[in-house]
Amino acid sequence: MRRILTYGTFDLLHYGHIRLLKRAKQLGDYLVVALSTDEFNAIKNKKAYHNYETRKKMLEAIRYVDLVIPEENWEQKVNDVKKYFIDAVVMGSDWKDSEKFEILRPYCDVIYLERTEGVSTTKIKQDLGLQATRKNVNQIPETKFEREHRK
Ligand code: C2G
Repeated sequence: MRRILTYGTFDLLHYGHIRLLKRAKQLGDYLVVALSTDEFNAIKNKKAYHNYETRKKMLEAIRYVDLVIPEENWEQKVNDVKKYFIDAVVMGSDWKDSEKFEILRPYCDVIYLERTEGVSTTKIKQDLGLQATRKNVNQIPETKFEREHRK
């Protein structure tokens, strides 16, 4: 049984995450996802919309995911590979050649998969924020001046 491991925050789960998990699972038989805890996200300077428990439940509902474990620090990866008998660590290409993953090569394969363009948690937040702003602007009643000077 070929065992795969990947890491991430997986907040506001989107199609880029799903595609990564699907392709990672296709590289083996068993997929472990090390999910960043809320405390570790603070270290990564990320503030997830959903807390760890919610993000964990969402990942566990995905057919490609076999086990979700906590990612609590940068240093745990070698231990994770040993503890879960991992054959390959798989990450999106934004991590390509990162020392954080290259150090795992003596213990397992390290594979980077093309990142899905056009979608990201940050973009979702920005787009939703923009829509909300536009919506709010439309709801602000016109002033008397604007009414009298409407083009
Ligand atoms: N991803 C992707 N395509 C996107 C967005 C994300 O393939 N459009 C991939 C990322 O490359 C990563 C995984 O989905 O492999 C999870 O993405 P994030 O939740 O943003 O993970 P990140 O914050 O990069 O955390 O120790 C490693 C870190 O925990 C990785």
